[in-house]
Amino acid sequence: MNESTELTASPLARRAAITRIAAAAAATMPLLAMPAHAHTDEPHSPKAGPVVKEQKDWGIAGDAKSAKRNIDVGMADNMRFTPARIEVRQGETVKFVVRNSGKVMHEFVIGTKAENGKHAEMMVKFPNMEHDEPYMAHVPPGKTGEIVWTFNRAGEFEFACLIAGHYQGGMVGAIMVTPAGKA
Ligand SMILES: [Cu+2]
Repeated sequence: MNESTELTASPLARRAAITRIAAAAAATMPLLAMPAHAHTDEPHSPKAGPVVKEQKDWGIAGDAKSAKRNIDVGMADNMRFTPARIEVRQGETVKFVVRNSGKVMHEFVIGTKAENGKHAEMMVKFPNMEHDEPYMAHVPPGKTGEIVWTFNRAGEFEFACLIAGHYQGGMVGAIMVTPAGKA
């Protein structure tokens, strides 16, 4: 069968030809065809509840075991985060450890400037609105919260406290995600 007959052949014949090509390729590359960790004693990653990892413009929920870096962030009643600017590399999974040293509740919410701004407005209108997403931590006074997040998209993002009045009071910081491949 030459190339032109392949192209004009019925879909079924074409699929059969593709299957033959794939089988031939697999036979010549047995090592690549086998998953690297197929026979280790490592257990399969446990499915811990229905955590939906939804791709957001600012990244996706990460696995704690993939986090190579912890970033400590302080939150205080003067409506400030410390530090107020964080730099990460695209592809990096970060564990944020956010500590509330104040006497009132604070939040750490990662998002785009547009998303956080919109959300902050809603919180002023409906202060008792509750949410829980993998990109937010609600931290009571004196407590510590954690978020593991994978920054798989480059760009300039924000972390903010969206409790009514806090965002408006300046409780916001910047997250700069450097594109992968750039020094
Ligand atoms: Cu706050």
